[in-house]
Amino acid sequence: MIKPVNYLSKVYGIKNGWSLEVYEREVQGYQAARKALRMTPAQVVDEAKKMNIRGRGGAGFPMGIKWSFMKPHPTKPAYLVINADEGEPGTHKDRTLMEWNPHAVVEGCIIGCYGIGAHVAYIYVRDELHLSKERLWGAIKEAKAKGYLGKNPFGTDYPVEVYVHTGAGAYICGEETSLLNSLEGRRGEPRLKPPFPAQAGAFGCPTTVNNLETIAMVPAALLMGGDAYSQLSALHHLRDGGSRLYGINGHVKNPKVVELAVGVTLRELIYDIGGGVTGDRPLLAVIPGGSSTPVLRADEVVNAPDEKAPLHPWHGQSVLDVPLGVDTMRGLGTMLGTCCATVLAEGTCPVLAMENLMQFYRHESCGQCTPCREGGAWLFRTVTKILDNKANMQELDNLHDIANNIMGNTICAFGEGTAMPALGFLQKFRKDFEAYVRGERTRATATLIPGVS
Ligand code: L3W
Ligand code: SF4
Repeated sequence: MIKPVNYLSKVYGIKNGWSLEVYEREVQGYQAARKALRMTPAQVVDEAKKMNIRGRGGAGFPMGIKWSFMKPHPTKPAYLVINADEGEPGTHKDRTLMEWNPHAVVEGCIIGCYGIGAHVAYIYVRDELHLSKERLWGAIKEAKAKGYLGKNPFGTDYPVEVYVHTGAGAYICGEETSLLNSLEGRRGEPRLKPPFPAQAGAFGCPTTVNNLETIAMVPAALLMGGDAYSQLSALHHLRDGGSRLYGINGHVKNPKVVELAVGVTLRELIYDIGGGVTGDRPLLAVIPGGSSTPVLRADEVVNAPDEKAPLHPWHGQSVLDVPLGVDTMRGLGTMLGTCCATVLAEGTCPVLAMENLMQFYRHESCGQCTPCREGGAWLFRTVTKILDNKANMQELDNLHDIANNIMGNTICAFGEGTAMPALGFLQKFRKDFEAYVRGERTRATATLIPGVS
């Protein structure tokens, strides 16, 4: 069910919507930070747990639980780090947020810092997002000038500083430990976990890493009250609460980012929000939440294994009619990821789509792990061979083995982020791959944009 909300997006499109003046006037800006600083940090964390905000960066980890992992250290400071290294293909929700509502990010940082016992927040922004950086810098300056940030925010004795740190264009720096290395001035390579950042994060200190949308949502949710905010969601019973930014892109008439209560279906997102498939073509498939999430075919139906499974209510229905949530998408063998769906219209070549993705992952692997570095390159080379009608059936079968050998054998989730979409295309579009091997189709007639030659 589509339930439009505008906690984050109310200031979008308003003249100077990104300014402190508009933020305070339109959405009770900084009232939540005032409220938080009158609570105890433990109360803030408890309220955060009730919000049931599942991390908006890809993994969907419960934000409040992540905050509760932070334990005071006798000698080391704690840090809050915000992941704004938005680089997932098809995802641009955090950029709109930084450009239009940077004060929600800054206010979220004040609340988050206080809750976890940190006095410093770093916002790690993808360097190419020039306007985003400008808007964040501007918001920090305005908040400092008003006394909301700095030594005595709102007259309290709980100092908070927020800094913007820029990345250098590496997709892997969106992985939290790689981001931390980059923040420290090291090479942007993922670290082994454990230790998790909550134990040893930035500069070896206890650290919470939250996605930008996750932290920006906190002020409005705190003002409303954690329970009330969580119950906005149709998936509240699955502890997937509140609202979120949904993106729709690819072959749709109106690609956009919209703020909705959690629980909209893919069908609603594509047809009601996105205006339907470009050229009114039939829908072939959807990549639900960024390129790392396995593709769903439009003709798939839900096959819930038993009555206790969370997908039981949708058993026998189209996957397009399942509410988009962290656990509901896992139940379909894919992931909600960044919640920005990419639509593929009938006529799109899935083999070409896989080649396109594998080229990206081959390029972005940091190279530390052999299965990811070599496997990713091998996947790309083999699918290229298939498209060029130079591969045999054995090589097609090898693709499954290569992908399966990446799974679970790497330092970070990037390896799975490469293997899972590859396996998705291979399993769901086997006949298309076979057609190239048999020479029934050629690259010359394959397209990623049907209807455009
Ligand atoms: C303490 C434990 N902390 C888990 C924390 C962990 C992390 C979070 C989720 O990301 C996805 C993938 C990529 N004690 C903990 C614990 N944590 N157990 O919870 O952890 P995990 O392992 O489920 O996922 P992950 O490896 O962090 C994998 C996507 O995230 N990704 C995200 C990029 C995000 C951006 C962005 O926000 N701008 O770029 C990158 O790899 O696609 O789906 O915080 O520490 N026992
Ligand atoms: Fe680097 Fe890939 Fe290993 Fe992640 S899985 S650490 S990106 S080589």
